[in-house]
Amino acid sequence: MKKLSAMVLATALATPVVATAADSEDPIIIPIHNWSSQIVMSHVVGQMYEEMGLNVEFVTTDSQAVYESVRLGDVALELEVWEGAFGHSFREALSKGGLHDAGDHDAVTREDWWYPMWTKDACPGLPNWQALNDCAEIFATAESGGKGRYLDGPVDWLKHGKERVEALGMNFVVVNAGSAAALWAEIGAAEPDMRPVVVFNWTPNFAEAVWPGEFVEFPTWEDGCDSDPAKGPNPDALYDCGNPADGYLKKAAWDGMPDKWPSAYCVLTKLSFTNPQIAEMAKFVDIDELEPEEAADEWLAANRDIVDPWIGSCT
Ligand code: TMO
Repeated sequence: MKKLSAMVLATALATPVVATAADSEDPIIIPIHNWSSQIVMSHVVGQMYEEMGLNVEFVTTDSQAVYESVRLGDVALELEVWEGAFGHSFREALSKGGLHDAGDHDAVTREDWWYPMWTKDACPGLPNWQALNDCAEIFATAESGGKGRYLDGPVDWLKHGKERVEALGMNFVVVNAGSAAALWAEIGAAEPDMRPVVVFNWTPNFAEAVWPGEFVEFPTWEDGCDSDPAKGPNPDALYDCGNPADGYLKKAAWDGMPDKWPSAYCVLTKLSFTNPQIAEMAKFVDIDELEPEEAADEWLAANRDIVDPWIGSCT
């Protein structure tokens, strides 16, 4: 009863009134990266912690090096561990110790080469990767020397596009986008003329609501394709597979978090976002052009029925 009224008050006043005496007053440091859903989700969870009376700080960090930061306790947690992009760094940090798996979101993820549907008119064998390769010249630009151009994600997502092109003998040049926004600009620029284009993309994301499209089907991911040359069709190369088509989205925590911030850790283990919820977080920023903090405010205001039980069961 006492718990419940405190929770209702917190909701009504949006002021930190829920006592969490056992939690440290040190700020919970939450890392943010360079794609919108992760930034908004981090603010959503940060605002939940503030409602619980906890102190929060955000730091912008490299999305691979962050696993070392969580392991060392320099940041407390990571809210979006995408299997395709970060599985390798996450597993490496796990094996060194200091961080642990804090559970899965109720989401299925995929990150890979992707095209807007109009591209298929010019290359009907898609989504097969060999068909894509046979169409390479329709993706050529003034700078690509007659080869197809593939716009990969920013360098720190380590998508290994160049290695994949080499491993599979593809007639493509790989260019890294400077930011996620550069990917959307590339698709947007191709749209008026329905020009064929192939870029890195992922799901859940806002893009699927704007541009119907498909992922290229590469040789199916096998565990070890990024560490054992024998895996995948090329016996001498790594990265000769697509990314997992039904990847996980995990949360990770510093091993010291449960002792230092037990309520916050409890909420971390309870919370779980779905594909549509994650896509909506990205949409608030990438389509509606809200600042991430405002996007988090809006998302929280519209979803109290989802988040209040997580907070209520941990305070
Ligand atoms: C890591 N990302 C979701 C942008 O592929």
